[in-house]
Amino acid sequence: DKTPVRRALISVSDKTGIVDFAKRLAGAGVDLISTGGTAKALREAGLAVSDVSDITEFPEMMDGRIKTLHPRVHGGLLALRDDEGHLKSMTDHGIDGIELLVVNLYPFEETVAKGGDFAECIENIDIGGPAMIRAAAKNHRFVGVVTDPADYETVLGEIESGGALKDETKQRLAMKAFSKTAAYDSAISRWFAGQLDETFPKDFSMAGRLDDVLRYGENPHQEAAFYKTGDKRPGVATARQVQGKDLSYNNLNDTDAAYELIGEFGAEKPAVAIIKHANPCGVAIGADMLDAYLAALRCDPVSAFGGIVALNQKLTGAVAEKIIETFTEVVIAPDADDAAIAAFAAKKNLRLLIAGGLPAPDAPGLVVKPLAGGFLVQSRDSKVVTQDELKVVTKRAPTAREFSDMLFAFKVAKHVKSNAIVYAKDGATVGIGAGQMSRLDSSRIAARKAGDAAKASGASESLAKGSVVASDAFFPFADGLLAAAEAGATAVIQPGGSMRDDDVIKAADDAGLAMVFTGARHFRH
Ligand code: 93A
Repeated sequence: DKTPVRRALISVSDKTGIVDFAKRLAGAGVDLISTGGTAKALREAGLAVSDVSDITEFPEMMDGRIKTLHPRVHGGLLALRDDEGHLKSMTDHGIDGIELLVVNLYPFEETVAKGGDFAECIENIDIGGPAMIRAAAKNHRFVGVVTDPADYETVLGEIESGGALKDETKQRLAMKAFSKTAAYDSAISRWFAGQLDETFPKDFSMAGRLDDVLRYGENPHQEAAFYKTGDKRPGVATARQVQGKDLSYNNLNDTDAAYELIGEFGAEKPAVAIIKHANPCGVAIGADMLDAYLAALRCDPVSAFGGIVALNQKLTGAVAEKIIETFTEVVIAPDADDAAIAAFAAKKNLRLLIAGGLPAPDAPGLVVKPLAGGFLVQSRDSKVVTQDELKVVTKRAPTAREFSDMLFAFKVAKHVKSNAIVYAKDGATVGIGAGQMSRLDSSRIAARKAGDAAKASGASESLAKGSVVASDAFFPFADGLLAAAEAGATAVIQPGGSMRDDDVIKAADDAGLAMVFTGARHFRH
């Protein structure tokens, strides 16, 4: 539509650049209408402006809550200029057309950011502005809606060179306008949810902002991008990359798995996790970081090739030197010293990420999973099982060492794809079975890996001898448990809750095992 821009309504909170813009509009013969503060600013600059209150014949009232909410404004924005009924309504009710709307909204997010109290934030919820923006955007065939100063120049250019805006310009402005109001309302709902301590599921209105387009997705024929939610907790989204190529989709996914896992151990004692395909292939706590790394590596040195290493304390030169002996894709740690950075410098492909801190395992958050036609959203698995929650169900109670290894193994199992079975001994995993459809298969794989690791390290018996075993969910039958006993485990940690718990407990007693129930499950599919 070639309707020339005759009248413009300007109502802006942020008045930057508005005088120059309005001057050029006036220069192109456009009549200006404004709300109180904007009209004042324009008049002070010597421009002729009509007040909205003169057009509506209502004063601005209720502390400005009512300024533009009136049929003389909304009719002027919404009327279809090629509809006789609409045109008649305009004549009947003294409504004059508005062809250009220039609005920026009450600074809601800025008010929240500067720590405004509840009432102040509420007062900064703009009602009239979004209503006008949406009206103008809906009627974009006839109305241009400017919500971003970056568009001032284009709009002026078109008006100055012919009076009307191009259809494609009006459409693009309308699209932008709706994304502005959508973002505005989602910021309000997010803030409100926070006030009520209700992060779920409203929090999801904040789906995230595009941060980075990745080279490709899980496979080279898939497209991919990284969206960040703005959550500032230490992790893959906020870490600083010190060196190395760009992170790929799989690197980001695996590094996240690694760092979320290492967060389970806090910063107290040095801990290392080595991750492959989002599953840990070795995790250990050590007397020092080198100790922890070597113990983690020993669990499955074959899988560690091309893996991701996460540390819970500052990376030092000595550990960095050791890490580069095995081909490693990414190393992530809260910090790294100069010697470590220097040690990695020669390895151009190795990425080093410094996260500045550790993620809290019990932090709230959301987890999203795609499925055909939508996505599932759930709160993060922030359950951390503590020793006082454990219920001993066997005749034999675990020893202090078994207790400590069981808690360690259960933390690791939380980060292993289900069905998860984790053997651990002396603060290190010795066999991990992941992602099998049957728990018995995961048990067998974990036991076999403990045997393989023993061979690789020259040990005379399976590393599972004298270990504890953790299961992410209950053993439905005694068989998986007996496979663990056969492999050499002496104690078992599992959620419990199977119909056949009694059979499983009896089998444990018969095999001389100590067993505890956590009452909490850690499925991860
Ligand atoms: O309080 S409101 O929601 N009620 C309204 O009717 C209304 N109309 C425009 N806020 C309203 N506005 C907003 O006022 C605009 O979105 C703009 O942010 C602001 C401009 O006011 P002033 O020109 O008085 O500075």
